[in-house]
Amino acid sequence: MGERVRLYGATYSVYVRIVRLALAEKGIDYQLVPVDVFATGGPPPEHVGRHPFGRIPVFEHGDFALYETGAIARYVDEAFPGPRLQPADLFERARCNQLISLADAYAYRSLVWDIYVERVERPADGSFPDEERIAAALPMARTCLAAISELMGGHPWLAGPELSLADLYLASMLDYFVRAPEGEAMMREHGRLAAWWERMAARPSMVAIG
Ligand SMILES: N[C@@H](CCC(=O)N[C@@H](CS)C(=O)NCC(=O)O)C(=O)O
Repeated sequence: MGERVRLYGATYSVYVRIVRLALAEKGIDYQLVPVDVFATGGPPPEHVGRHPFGRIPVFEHGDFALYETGAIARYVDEAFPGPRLQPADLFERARCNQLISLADAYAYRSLVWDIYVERVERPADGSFPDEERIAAALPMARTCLAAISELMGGHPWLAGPELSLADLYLASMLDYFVRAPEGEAMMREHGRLAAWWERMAARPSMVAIG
């Protein structure tokens, strides 16, 4: 398994960050090849050759190429030595996969695009946030945080006693969400989740992605 590992994507991308977190937690060296999918004119044509939907990340391990973060993250966990990122326990693994689906289906758009991008990125670019879009997303964000907190229960990590891919997925999204005042306030309403977030944010893998 000594083949070169390459990741195509941008450092700002939530999904690229999830894979970078998995690679860091496993202790794998890799090359990050910059690809800006939001460049004027769309994703570079050579990237569409790698990813027919023009998204990031794309992952390569030797001659084996893969897109879709869920597949990449599970491959990284299974192909390389290091701490396992998918629980061995059936129920905890099911919980981990449930949380990953929740992140993809409900959290990404509302927490990152509707709230963080509008509240933080738009003003930083000199535009006004779309307040209606933010207000419309807040109930979904509330449901997401309540559901994650409920599923986590009394465990130190989201899917059980050990760190898993569920933590990496949601940390990548919540990291942006809490930069919006609405996100920071909402996180504070969930004591156990807020304590998890502090532990998560201090991990070297999180510090490394900035
Ligand atoms: N289902 C994809 C989602 C990846 C994704 O949406 N990536 C974003 C960046 S975080 C992207 O490439 N967006 C470009 C676009 O929407 O055109 C995965 O799991 O990898």
